[in-house]
Amino acid sequence: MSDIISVAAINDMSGSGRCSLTAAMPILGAFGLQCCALPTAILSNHTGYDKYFFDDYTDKMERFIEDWKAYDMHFGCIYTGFLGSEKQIDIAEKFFSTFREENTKVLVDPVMGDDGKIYSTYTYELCEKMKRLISHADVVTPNVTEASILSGIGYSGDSISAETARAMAEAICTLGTQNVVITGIKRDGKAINYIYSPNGEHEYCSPIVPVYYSGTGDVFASIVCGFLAKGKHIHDGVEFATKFIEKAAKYSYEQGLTYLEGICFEKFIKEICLL
Ligand code: PXL
Repeated sequence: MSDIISVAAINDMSGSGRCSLTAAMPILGAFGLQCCALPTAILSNHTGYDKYFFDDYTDKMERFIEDWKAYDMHFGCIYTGFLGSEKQIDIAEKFFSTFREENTKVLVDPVMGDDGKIYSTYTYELCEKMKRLISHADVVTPNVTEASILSGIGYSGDSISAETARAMAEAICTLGTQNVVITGIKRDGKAINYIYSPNGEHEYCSPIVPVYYSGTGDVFASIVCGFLAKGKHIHDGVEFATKFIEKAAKYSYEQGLTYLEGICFEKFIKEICLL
């Protein structure tokens, strides 16, 4: 057995905008992990842009399972992100049942919406079905909008109190997971990532940057995934990801990047290589 660990990333490939697989692949690579990509859709740009094409990959996804099974592939972590149809959630579950082994971790980033709105390609039914996927997850990383959808606690902005964050995390745990990280809480001029887990709860804070960058949640989840796959402590992953994003967001702002272009993580990626 070699020491090399592979991660299966089930996510879309948006050609530009630093999100989904274009964030996951370089970040997991920097951890020294092999990122095996199972695309859920190919887009020219992410859906925040006015102009993009969306090529649904639902019909091709099961071929990846068959072909990877044929080559007896093993994964230290299975990581799901943007899923474009209800059938894709069934396929992700099939992926888990095919490849999950005793030490395989499952991270579900329930990419559904932001800023109180669900993404244009999402439906109410898809959001409901996401709750089922979460029952298989070791770790779930919703933003406040997604935590609100999953917990059934109404959305009233990203400035939620510590009590509301805890209530949301507790409700999400009743779906069957144990570790919930709610990202992008805004309180007292700070951006907060809150972790609720059997090892305790903690808020990791950073200063708020004036521009919110699309895809930041994907960078965050990819870093947490790297920690999980390498058997490191999830609290350390959330702390590192918070500091990493603070630096990358500040730099992106100084460079004048727009919301659509995402966070310039490339500038700091060597820090992941040194972990
Ligand atoms: O970053 C989340 C995300 C992922 N994938 C696609 C998206 C978005 C957010 O807009 O459009 C295709």
